[in-house]
Amino acid sequence: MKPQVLQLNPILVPAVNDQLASLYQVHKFFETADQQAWLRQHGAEVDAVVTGGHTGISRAMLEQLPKLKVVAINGVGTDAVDLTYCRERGLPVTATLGALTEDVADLAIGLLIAACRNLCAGDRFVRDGLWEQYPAPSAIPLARRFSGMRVGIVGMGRVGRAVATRAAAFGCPIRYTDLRAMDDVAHEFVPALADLARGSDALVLCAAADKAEGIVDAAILDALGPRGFLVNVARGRLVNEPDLTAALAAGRIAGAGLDVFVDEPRVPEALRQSDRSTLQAHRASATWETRAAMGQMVLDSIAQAVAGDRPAMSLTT
Ligand code: 8YV
Repeated sequence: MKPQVLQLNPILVPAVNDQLASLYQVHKFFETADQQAWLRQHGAEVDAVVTGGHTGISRAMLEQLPKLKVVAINGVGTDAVDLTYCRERGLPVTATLGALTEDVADLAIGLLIAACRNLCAGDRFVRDGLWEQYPAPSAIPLARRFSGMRVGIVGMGRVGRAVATRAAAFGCPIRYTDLRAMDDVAHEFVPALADLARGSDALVLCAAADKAEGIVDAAILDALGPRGFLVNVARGRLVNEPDLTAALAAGRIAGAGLDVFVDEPRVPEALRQSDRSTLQAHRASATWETRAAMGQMVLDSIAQAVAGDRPAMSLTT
């Protein structure tokens, strides 16, 4: 009998699905009508769980999987898994560390340029035939230059550093905040987020959301100011979304580029309607290259765990 894998999210790379299916008995939980009934009946047989960073797995569900040998996160966020509980249980939780860094940083810069150069509004203007209707150059307001913007990075982990590398290539002065200053980072460390916001033209959120919640609120947005831009490629709940919506509506910040939201896939109507927002549907790691690399890491982690070895990417054991 093949080891049993419980898959909580779809995987979009066929070769990864084929590998999973050839090695394991895979149950696609996201297609299961009565999930509680399935868990009651089959929970005791599950050897491995594959889940997304945003989805994670609840402690209540973990408690229904007594034979579990690994939670393989197809992502880097661990905020939706109770790591303390997994540590106590000796259960490996793995993440795809390093696989998605470049793509997430690419999207952060893309969102920032899109927001300050009004790329989406410009696209609609041409697409909807408005250019012909309003050919005067004054029909579109002038945009804001990205090159040379003072960029403040919140969370100087792998993604934050990759954003810094890219922003530096655009001649942007860079400062950052994190829980502590980092010896191996040459950029200036700013302990208080409000100070970083005050001295930045763009604030880019790259922080883990395991503990931080609502750290970007009205006060931080006001410190960023009416010429400032916010980019979030980390987790929606780092931001107080009603405060952000209000700040955008009142022009208290210039714009926002957002890949993540508090209650995905629901995005507040006011954010969807705002001219100042550029939105993506949590797509930062969604390239063939990255998802294939992530899938391989997930496969490796499961293989190591079911063989009785400590998975190399384990964060808890
Ligand atoms: C992934 C993420 O989209 O890595 C994470 O934590 O949230 C995302 O980049 C997701 O995990 C894909 O399943």
